[in-house]
Amino acid sequence: MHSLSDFAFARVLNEDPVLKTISLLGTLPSPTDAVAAHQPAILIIEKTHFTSQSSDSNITRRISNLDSTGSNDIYFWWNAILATGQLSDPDLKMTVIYPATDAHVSKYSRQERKMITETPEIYRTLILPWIEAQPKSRIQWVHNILSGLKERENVLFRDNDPDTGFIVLPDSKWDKRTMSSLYLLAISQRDDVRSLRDLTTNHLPMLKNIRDKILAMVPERFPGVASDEVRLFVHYHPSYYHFHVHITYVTAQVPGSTVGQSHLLDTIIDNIENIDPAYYSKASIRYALGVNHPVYELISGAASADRRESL
Ligand code: M7G
Repeated sequence: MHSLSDFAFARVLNEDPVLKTISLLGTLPSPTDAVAAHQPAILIIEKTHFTSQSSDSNITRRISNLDSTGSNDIYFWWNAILATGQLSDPDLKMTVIYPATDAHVSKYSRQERKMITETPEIYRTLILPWIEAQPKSRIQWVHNILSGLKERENVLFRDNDPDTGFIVLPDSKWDKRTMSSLYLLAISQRDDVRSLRDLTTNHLPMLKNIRDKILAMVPERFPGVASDEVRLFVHYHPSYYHFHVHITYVTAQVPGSTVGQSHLLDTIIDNIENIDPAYYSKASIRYALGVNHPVYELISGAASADRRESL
């Protein structure tokens, strides 16, 4: 991996005062290229949570350079600096995506969001061909996990059944220690389910297996988290078209998730089992999407072509 000093900053893609994150676009030199060509890189920096571990180690001892910014009656405000800490209680969590594609740059860029409706016909004629045209390399990281090549040491649960099996491991968003933001990922062993849209009664055994085993496993692995504090959901659209389920603590924030994007696993099972086996290939799905997202471009492009034709 590169050193951070190799990162040549280009611009800020986004920042979030609530999540305390900033996403930067820059370049890093290519490690294999003799002429040291630079390739795009995204650096995401997040301030970590103050855990109970922070207060055990007495965080107040690390605060220096107190600068009073005001007071009123019994209320006092300061700015301050955190002095050097220890890696066992880090102040920052960082992610580097390298080489970053245009899709990554778009995903991490601040953008306007709009509500759109995806009908089954739009899905079949516009979205499915786009999903099918995606390079396999986009989900290389998923195959690396399933084959045991990467993140093997992080795997919390493995069910190797080719039809109903899955692997559970910490989501890369999680700091792996703050229970109130617990975030795990269950990745299906099968590779024929690209998204929610592909789910039918054939997949009910897999969906129920994922639900039942996770609700039993999480409280065992994470004492203090009860099964009714575990939230299981699927994103539509996901960023990666290989079926996976998000597992979070019930109140955990889901960074980057947009309105209408999360579908509870229990509701998915109920819709297929009790409403219609082909529910997800018949449904019109409404969601908010960033205007840089290719799906937004596909749907809004088709809508404006329709308007031109009807003039
Ligand atoms: P998604 O619904 O396809 O996309 O979820 P989203 O990012 O828009 O939510 C994919 C999930 O996989 C996200 O929660 C990511 O944080 C997580 N994730 C992505 N990558 C590249 C990795 C990885 O390499 N390892 C792990 N453990 N999780 C990842």
